[in-house]
Amino acid sequence: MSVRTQSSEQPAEAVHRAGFACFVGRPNAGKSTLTNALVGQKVAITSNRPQTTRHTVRGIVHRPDAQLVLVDTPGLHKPRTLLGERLNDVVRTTWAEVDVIGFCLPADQKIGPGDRFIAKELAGIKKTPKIAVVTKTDLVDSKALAEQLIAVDQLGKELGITWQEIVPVSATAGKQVDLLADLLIPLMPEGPALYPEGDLTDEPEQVMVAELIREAALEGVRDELPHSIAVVVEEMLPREDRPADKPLLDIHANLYIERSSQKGIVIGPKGKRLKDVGIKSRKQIEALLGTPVFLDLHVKVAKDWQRDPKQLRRLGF
Ligand SMILES: Nc1nc2c(ncn2[C@@H]2O[C@H](COP(=O)(O)OP(=O)(O)OP(=O)(O)O)[C@@H](O)[C@H]2O)c(=O)[nH]1
Ligand SMILES: [Mg+2]
Repeated sequence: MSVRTQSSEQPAEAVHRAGFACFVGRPNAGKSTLTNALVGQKVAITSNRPQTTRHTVRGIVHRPDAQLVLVDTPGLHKPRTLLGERLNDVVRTTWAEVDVIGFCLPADQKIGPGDRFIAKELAGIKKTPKIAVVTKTDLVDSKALAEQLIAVDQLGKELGITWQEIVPVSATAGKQVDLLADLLIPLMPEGPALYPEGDLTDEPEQVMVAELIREAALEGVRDELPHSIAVVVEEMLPREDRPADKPLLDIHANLYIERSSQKGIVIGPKGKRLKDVGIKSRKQIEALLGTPVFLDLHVKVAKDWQRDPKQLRRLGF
């Protein structure tokens, strides 16, 4: 087996490469955190709640000799709702289109049924090269890591998957993240850049803003609530009558939940939780857009939206 543990200099190539790599793995495996670490900026929201990512997010890594487009996908899981089915469809469509698949498995958890379920599907995709990425290596000691690397190697052998590489990384500690990019790039086809220089994502601003609000709202809520939250930015407009050196962007957003009984939890006593979510996300939005923001955030009920095709469409799924 070939396990990469240190940086290896790639020979200078005259060709330019550009292509797509996607990260798959079960919910919470660390796909979005890894995407952000590779891009060097937050393009995808993350949380310790499963199914944080709900659509494909493209993050772009620029190198002099290559452009690597990372497609972060929702965690693949056993669907319980129509939303869950849609998310899985998104993942399967994506891996049919990319040049390489990075299968993410957390170092701190034994390979389980959820991982096997995905691995079996990957085994069926013969034409696309696959790299196994063992994530969150900062959480384990070297012995546990070695065992996990062996387990991943064996999983491949058992299911007939050839891992091009097995790469241990820590996205939060920044360990081996650049190495992973070095290993992905040679698997990209030759070709010119796909995105303008400097673009780090193709996410529309309005979507990124909604995601930052959802990320703040996910913090501290438990049980089913994370799944019930959806955020839609209705309007983003520069405030009129502001002096040029003191602009203000008005953002109107709705935070949807599924049942009126969830309202109290999201809003909190005397509105404190919602206020905190507003303050926290506003700071992030201001950093993203580089302008002061007035965030007008309302909580609304979209009854059982996760199971309702009409509502799903309205919420952008
Ligand atoms: N210690 C440590 N924690 C990590 C690392 N990478 C991710 N995490 C944490 O793991 C949790 C899940 O990370 P995400 O990146 O949101 O996971 P994901 O695979 O995108 O999850 P879904 O979008 O729900 O499928 C978050 O709390 C992260 O902070 C890492 O390298 N080390
Ligand atoms: Mg994610």
